[in-house]
Amino acid sequence: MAQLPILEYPDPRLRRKAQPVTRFDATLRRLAADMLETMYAAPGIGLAAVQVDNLVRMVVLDVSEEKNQPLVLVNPRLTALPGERSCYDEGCLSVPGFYETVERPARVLIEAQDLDGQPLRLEADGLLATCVQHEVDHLEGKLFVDYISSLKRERIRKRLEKQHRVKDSA
Ligand code: QAP
Ligand code: CO
Repeated sequence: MAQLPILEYPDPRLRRKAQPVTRFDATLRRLAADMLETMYAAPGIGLAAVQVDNLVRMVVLDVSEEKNQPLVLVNPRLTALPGERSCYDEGCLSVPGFYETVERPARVLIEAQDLDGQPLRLEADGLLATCVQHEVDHLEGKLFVDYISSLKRERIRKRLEKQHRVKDSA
């Protein structure tokens, strides 16, 4: 297994759209394992393949307290369930050091495939519902900063660009 480099906002590669997975092979399994290792090391609760510069429709998550419930979703599709919306302070491994409140549907139906291509269907609420919506957004090139004010987004962009310049000149 290996940890993978994570693209950071405002890297334009985070804006590309991921393509459906058609081959459930060893390469896909290795990517899932490496993504989980990368997520746990961060530490994070979710990571999309686009964030590690791989344009496949796959996300990994683990919102458990013990960090022992990895979830791998291939070709995920979400349907918002009617009812409340909920607010969470969201962060992102591609936007390190910044958290902002985002409102989303509180409950979603997740339809996806597992690493064997078998269909998977579950209803999510709480942090899992928020996190899976955040991760599936990445597959469409969307980031949580797209939901906040342009003033806040620009401030985050400038600060991260500055950090990247400092890192590059070190
Ligand atoms: C998405 O994000 C998420 O800024 C997953 O310095 C997060 O795992 C959805 C992280 C919160 C809903 C609520 C962020 C690690 C991890 C940072 C993450 C950082 C180090 C973010
Ligand atoms: Co993210």
